[in-house]
Amino acid sequence: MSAPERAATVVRLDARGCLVRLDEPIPGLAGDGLELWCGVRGRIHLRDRRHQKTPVAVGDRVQVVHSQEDRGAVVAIEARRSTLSRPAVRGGRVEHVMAANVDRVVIVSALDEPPFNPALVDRILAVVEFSHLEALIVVNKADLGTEPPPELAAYEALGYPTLLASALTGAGIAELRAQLGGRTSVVAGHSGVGKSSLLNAVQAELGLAVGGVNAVTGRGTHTTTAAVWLGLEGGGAVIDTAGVREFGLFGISKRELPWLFRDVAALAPSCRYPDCSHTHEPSCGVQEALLDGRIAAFRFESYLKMLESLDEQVG
Ligand SMILES: Nc1nc2c(ncn2[C@@H]2O[C@H](COP(=O)(O)OP(=O)(O)OP(=O)(O)O)[C@@H](O)[C@H]2O)c(=O)[nH]1
Ligand SMILES: [Mg+2]
Ligand SMILES: [Zn+2]
Repeated sequence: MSAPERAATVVRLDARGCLVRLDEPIPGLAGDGLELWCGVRGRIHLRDRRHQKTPVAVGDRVQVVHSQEDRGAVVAIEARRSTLSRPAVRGGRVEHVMAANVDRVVIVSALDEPPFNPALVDRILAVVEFSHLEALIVVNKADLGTEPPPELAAYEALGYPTLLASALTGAGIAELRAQLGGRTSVVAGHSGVGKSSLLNAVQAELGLAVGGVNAVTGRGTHTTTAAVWLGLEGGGAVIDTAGVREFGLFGISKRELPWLFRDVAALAPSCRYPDCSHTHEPSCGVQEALLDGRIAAFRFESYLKMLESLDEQVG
């Protein structure tokens, strides 16, 4: 008789294979009876995942069979309802699915150490729009300053919720906990901004490793090395991820980019040309709005930088 298939969620991928969390415990299994280290059966590799870095991603819903002790095998992967992806290598065509089946991306930055970086927030926001996800913009380390970054008002005006927090003092943590409840989120941002620290503050039992910030460069030290799916008390889940140096754009074309900036997209109907890139065309509604401040200059700068980076991309 073959072993029964069991539903599970992929919670971690590393050299040992793929760690899954079962929906229902297996009696006699170590710990809480819910975790198995799995290999992935060959036939899954052969399906349409050749252009993906790994056949399964953290957050994937899978069917597994238990073999012995804490080992098993992934035998099927359910269709993903959403993904947060970037290129596996800069400008490349292989997709790195950072998180699957998420509702929302929590974009984490810091007020300082490292300094607040709206360009990265805008990059991730564009990917969030492309992926039809929700966004929450969190600025951590509020204890290191007195004023929130001025850009936050612009994000709020665009309809993106923002939250000023401090994992150190606990400011904003109750609200973050409430925001994370009942849904699946993925945190993303530079190394050292305090993504893991915030999640530990939300739920101490998570016990995530926390690193330092280089005193000279102000950069993080890449403490979290791989994404991990974490269940939350009272429902919901969150995927902690490794800090990114830059957030590459996977599958986004230059033509699509303007539509991924809410403010630019809203002004596009007033441009003379329907395919206006808003960079040099006459009678451009976006350029006019820039002149009288109806669109924030930092947002347009981010748009231009991203457009340029798409020029450099392979293919
Ligand atoms: N002052 C201050 N420091 C903080 C705060 N939150 C985190 N830190 C510090 O920032 C450093 C980095 O924190 P981590 O939680 O490891 O950052 P991360 O974003 O998970 O970094 P990676 O895993 O490398 O991507 C640690 O030294 C933390 O103690 C905060 O609210 N205020
Ligand atoms: Mg971390
Ligand atoms: Zn235009």
